[in-house]
Parts: sequence; structure tokens; C-alpha cells
Amino acid sequence: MIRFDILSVFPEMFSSPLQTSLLKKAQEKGLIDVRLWDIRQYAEDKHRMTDDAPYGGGGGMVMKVEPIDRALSAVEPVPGKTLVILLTPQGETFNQQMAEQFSQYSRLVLICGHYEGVDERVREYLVEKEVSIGDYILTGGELSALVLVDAVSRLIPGVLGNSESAACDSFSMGMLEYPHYTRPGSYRGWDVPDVLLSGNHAEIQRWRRKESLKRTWSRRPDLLEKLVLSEEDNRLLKEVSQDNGDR
Ligand code: J9Q
Repeated sequence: MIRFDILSVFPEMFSSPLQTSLLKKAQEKGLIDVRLWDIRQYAEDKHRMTDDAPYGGGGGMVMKVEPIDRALSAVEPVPGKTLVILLTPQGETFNQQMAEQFSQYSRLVLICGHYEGVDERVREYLVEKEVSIGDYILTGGELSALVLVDAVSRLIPGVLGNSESAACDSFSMGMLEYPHYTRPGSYRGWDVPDVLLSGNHAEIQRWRRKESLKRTWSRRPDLLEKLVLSEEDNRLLKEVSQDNGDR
């Protein structure tokens, strides 16, 4: 059981993604627990202010430190088992390896920042790790927190069914997936490659490996550089460059 405690000023943003499909089932099975904490409820002034104007002037508002600190105290993080993460464009870029590391914790506390920013003391005194999901600007950290919850949850044993099993995901393997097809074998003259209908499993395996290498080579050469390739892979790659690449 992994527990996610999410601190947000817009907890409503989490309802439908968490009540749908795999994440819903994971919660029903008791494999993950997601708790939402409304930061505004921990603001003590009469207007329940969660942000304020920046010291030194300038535009934008800054998320206040006290409501976040009080919400965190309500969460009662378990020392040694908990990682407190701030979602922010200034964080380390999220990837599959980070998802795997995070899945080893029993508690993840996710603080959803807003672009105008959070008081620096949140970073300095309350947060252990800052995470970004990529180089684009969102309205706030909520969607990035959901991405993290999704990516981590599917690594928890029992969350995925056998058919979706995480072990041979393209990114765990460090390569892109080969092309997939299902019935019908021909549609408007758009045909499934003959080899997949041949029943020759050795040939099919070879074709799939070659297509994975081809895709990775043409679309994600950065991934290919990190791979340790077999002799067979190098033969297949040579064929790929002779066939002259896909897209
Ligand atoms: C909090 N743009 O963007 C990419 N990863 C996280 C973010 C983000 C943002 C604004 C606020 C997080």
C-alpha cells in the first residue's frame, strides 16, 4: 500500500482522474490510497488567503508558507518512509527511473505549486524534492501531481493486470515499442504485415525487435545510445539503415 497525500488549492481537479479506470480499481483493491488536502482550509486569516503579493514588489502572487506548513502538519508524514515533493517547473524532470524510485516509498506528499510561485521557505524547510513533468507551463501543479500518481501507481504490484504488466514497457526496456495490429487483417486495402499472420514465431520476434530498433533509431536516437545491443541487434540495425528508416 502506497499513500499519496496531495496538497492543493484546487482539490476538485483530482476527482474524475482518480475515479476512473485503473486508479479507481487500485484504490478499491486497497493498493493505493489517495488523500486530498485543501490548502485553503489551513489558512487561518478571515479571508482564508493562500497567496499574497511578493516582498520587493512586482507582479503575480506568491503562495504563503503558513497554510502549506499547517496542511503538512495535518498529514503527519512518517519520517523515513515519506518523501515530500513540490511540483514546479523548476524541479528535476520526471522520468520512469524516478517513478520507480518513488514507488519504493510508503508515503508521497505532493505539494501543488502555482506558477507565480511558492514562498521560498516552502522549498527551504518543508520540501525534500522538486519535480517538473516537462518544459511547458501549466496553470498549476495539479496535473503534474496526477501524472506522477498515475506513473507511480502502475508500478505497484497488483495495480496492472497481466495484460498490461509493467515489466516490458518500452521505457523500462529503454526502447520504443514495435507496431501493433489487431483484426481485421485488411481494411480499405490497409494491410497488416504478412509476417504477423505467418504463425512463424521466431520470424515475428525478429520482425518486432527490428521494428523497435528502427523506431528508436529514427525517433529517439538518445535512447539508443544508452542501450547495450546484442550481436543480433547490430545485424538488425544494419538492415534497418539499408532498408532506409521509417518516417
Ligand atoms: C506547477 N508549469 O510544469 C511542468 N511540470 C510541472 C509544472 C508546473 C507548472 C506550474 C505550476 C508545476
